[in-house]
Amino acid sequence: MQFENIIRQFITDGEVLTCERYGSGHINFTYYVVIENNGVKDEYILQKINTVVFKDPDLLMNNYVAVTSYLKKVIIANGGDPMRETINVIPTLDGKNFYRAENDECWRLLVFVKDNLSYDKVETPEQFRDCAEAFGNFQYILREFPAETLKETIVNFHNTPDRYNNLMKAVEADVCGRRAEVEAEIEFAKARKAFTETFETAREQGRIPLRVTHNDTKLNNILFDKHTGKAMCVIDLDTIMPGYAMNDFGDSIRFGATTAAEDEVDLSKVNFDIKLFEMYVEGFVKGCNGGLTEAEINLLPEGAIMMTLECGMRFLTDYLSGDTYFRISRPSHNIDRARNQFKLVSDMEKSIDDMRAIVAKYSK
Ligand code: ADP
Ligand code: GN1
Ligand code: MG
Repeated sequence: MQFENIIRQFITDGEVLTCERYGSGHINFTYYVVIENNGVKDEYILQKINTVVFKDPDLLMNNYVAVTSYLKKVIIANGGDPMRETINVIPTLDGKNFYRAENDECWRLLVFVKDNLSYDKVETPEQFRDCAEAFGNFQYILREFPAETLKETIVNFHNTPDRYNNLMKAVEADVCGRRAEVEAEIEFAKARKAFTETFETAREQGRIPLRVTHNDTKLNNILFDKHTGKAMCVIDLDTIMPGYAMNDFGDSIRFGATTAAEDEVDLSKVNFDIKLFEMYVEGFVKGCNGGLTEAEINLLPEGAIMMTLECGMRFLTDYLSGDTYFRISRPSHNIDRARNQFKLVSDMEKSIDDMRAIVAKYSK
């Protein structure tokens, strides 16, 4: 069986029945594993950590285990199921939280969250509200987690001005000779340079706090319960770091409050969905349980635009740099994604007054 040797670094008993590619994440290499032991079949997720993206897997996995152990205690105290409501990391036989192979590949084994449903696109407004409440609540639960013990797994991950500078460097370097075909997208980003500084400036002026945030709040980074349909488990914990509440909000809006997939090429199909925006505001503010300041709530519309613009700039940077970061399945994948995100940014900018009016309804 594929990766049998790797699996045996974690589990010696039983027969590996299945080990196959799984999910639609852009970063890690994820496999679904089934092991049968004495007639009982157990399911796992085996992941090869993307060490181009996460340069320090020890640091990453220390964060990961610290956060999941903390969440586990909270879930147990609330009478929940710690095997389904958070990720459980299985240690290697010698007690490490991941396995570093001789070729330096880094692998982790996770308990598979049983009977889950995962979505790449919002199916009903209620589902999106539920997802919002879960991500908001995730942030609320982590409010007392000692933030100073968390290391940055990707430095400047959601530092949007830094992302802008990286884009400009990629434009200058133009290593693939792709610059000429994306001048319009480069100009689009340049016109928004001042906007990218909104949160960093607010933070420097003490107007918004840093919190422990998830930083990758895509709909497919939450698992729903097959039986109840409810949001159940926040996953993809690689980027939990200090960050801004508005960015966790905004990244979900970027991915979910749209009429098309993130890589839809026909831009006439890509429209911002204000109804879904409202559902998400309602759920997120509720999930945060009164924990958001007025300044944070007022900046939620900017969070949506910020994360969409930032992600578009990141896709464009990767396209110019030769597609070394995000997984692609066609040569134009990253530029298609960038154009898609910039279309959404334009839509959101046109709807900013409506977004503000909606947010005001939920402001304290
Ligand atoms: P990536 O960083 O590549 O997005 P994720 O950690 O999000 O990696 O995993 C990719 C996909 O694998 C998820 O979107 C989800 O569908 C599935 N997955 C990850 N962990 C689990 C788990 N513990 N149980 C069930 N499914 C999981
Ligand atoms: C990546 O890992 P995944 O697929 O859940 C990326 C996010 C982007 C997203 C765009 C660590 O998320 O920041 O917003 O793709 N994760 C990392 O779809 O860079
Ligand atoms: Mg993911």
